[in-house]
Amino acid sequence: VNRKDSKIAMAHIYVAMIALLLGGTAGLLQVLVRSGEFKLPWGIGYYQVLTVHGVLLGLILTTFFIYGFQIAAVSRTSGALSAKQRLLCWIGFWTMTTGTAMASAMVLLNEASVLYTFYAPLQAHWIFYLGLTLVVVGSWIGGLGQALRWMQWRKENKGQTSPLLSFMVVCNNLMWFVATIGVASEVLFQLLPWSLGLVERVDILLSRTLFWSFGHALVYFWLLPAYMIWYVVVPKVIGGKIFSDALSRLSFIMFVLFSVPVGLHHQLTEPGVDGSWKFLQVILTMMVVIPSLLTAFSLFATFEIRGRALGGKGVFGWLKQLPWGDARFFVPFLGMLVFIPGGAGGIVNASYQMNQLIHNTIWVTGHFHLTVATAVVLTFFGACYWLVPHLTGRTLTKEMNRLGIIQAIVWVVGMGIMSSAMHVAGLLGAPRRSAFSDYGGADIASTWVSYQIAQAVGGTLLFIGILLFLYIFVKLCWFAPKGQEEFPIAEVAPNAEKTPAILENFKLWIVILVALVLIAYSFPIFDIISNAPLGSKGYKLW
Ligand code: HAS
Repeated sequence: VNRKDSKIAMAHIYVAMIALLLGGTAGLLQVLVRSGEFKLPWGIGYYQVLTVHGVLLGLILTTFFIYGFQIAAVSRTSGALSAKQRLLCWIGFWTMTTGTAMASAMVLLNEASVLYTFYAPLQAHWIFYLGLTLVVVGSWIGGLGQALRWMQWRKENKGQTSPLLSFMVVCNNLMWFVATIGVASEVLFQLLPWSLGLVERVDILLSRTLFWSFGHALVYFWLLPAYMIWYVVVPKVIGGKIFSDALSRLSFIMFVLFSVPVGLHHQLTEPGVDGSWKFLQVILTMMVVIPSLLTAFSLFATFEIRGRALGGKGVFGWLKQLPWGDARFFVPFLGMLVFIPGGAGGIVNASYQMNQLIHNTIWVTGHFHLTVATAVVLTFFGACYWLVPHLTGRTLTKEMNRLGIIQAIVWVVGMGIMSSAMHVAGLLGAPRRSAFSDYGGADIASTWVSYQIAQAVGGTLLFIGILLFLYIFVKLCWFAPKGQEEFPIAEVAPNAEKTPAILENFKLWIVILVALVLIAYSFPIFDIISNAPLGSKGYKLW
């Protein structure tokens, strides 16, 4: 990666790591409070801490790390950014960082305890909403800088298939851009005027619907960079090849098409939306499962082919041949393994009837700690072990490699305990997003207590995991021996089929994407607006 591009990438990653430390500390406080054995000091509120945790880890750590990684990925595979593209990435970075500082300050001052989902009726200070708007606008600017580099490559190499990793970055940014239109409308036309006192009321159902039109695509914005690493980097680390370029691109295009028009599966219990629209979006949700199944198939194939090439025999003998001692493989591999139950839980959530059982219980929290907080985060940790030294001109030592492996084991054990306890307590009816309570001595609440204590044990292990990871990170940034660490990019298997040009035809995919979003959302939103009681200033806004 070009040195100037490395600097921008690292600037993003530093902010992500500060968010990890602060957000992780808030996570530790969370589980301790929920165990019933700990009270927050100095009048700090439960929802204040929960908002710090969700915003810093769910929105800031992810977005900043992803942009750092993506800038490095584009520079590595399409070539160094031009001065204009680099400037866009810096403007994007500073806009996002200013927005983050504004939003975080309001949360820390207890002026924005509205959780990371921040839809109405919870209301925050207008500075919080403005801060988040800056984060989104900054991400558009930085994302444009990355996409322009890919477009330049296409111009310079007419008729050729573009580098896979850059193509994947463009897919993720396109999906992000379309998804953020919903939340940007919610903030600009509802939340900001409402928090400034310009309107008296807002339509809560509309606010939630606009949020979730973004909220589910958000989870794929987190996931796709992990998939980039699984598809393109991990095969090289194990000495193998990418199973199929065409299949990898197809799965990313499917994410572009199906990530946005599925948000209603977060609102299956919402009374104001007609069941037929929910049903349509449940079908589209099942469509978005398919690219993950394609990914699982492709990864198994890569691993098996490599394992057998190294002499592995029998049904599972090839597994033994994989480089288990290499943190660059082992850590993301654990993420993949955990994604199997995480994804299965997602399918349960999306199944209309089963959702009635788990919605708003702590099962959901268990689900997303397996998906984003393990599959995705462990992959990001694993990536740091080659990316950070690559960008800072240092090397991963044997000692750091071993610590990376130990860190991942601590993480999986901690998460195993915490997330299993969350899933079981959720099935017993324990609500999410609530501080400890015995619910007036209700019998059922007493059955949750042991699981809440288990969550505190798991959560404490996770906090130790964060400290361990940050220790390795600091070493890799400033103290590891100087040298050159590889940014691994695998080649495509020689016998893979040719990539059809249609997969790079973004004009076609954008048309289909817009059509799907219109079909899935225009009627429900029209219904919501036309059924809203008339007469208040807030409703007239729309
Ligand atoms: Fe989800 C709620 C449905 C995936 C995150 N989800 C959430 C929330 C978050 C979240 C944060 O339908 C809470 C939001 C809130 O605060 O309210 N989710 C799904 C479905 C999927 C899914 C169908 N979720 C994710 C991912 C996330 C994430 C990914 C973050 C990164 N989710 C839901 C629903 C809700 C929900 C409902 C709302 C619930 C409610 O009522 O509130 C699917 O995309 C999952 C598909 C995944 C798979 C797994 C494929 C496995 C792979 C690994 C292969 C392993 C290998 C290892 C190769 C089918 C790719 C090799 C092994 C060897 C042994 C060799």
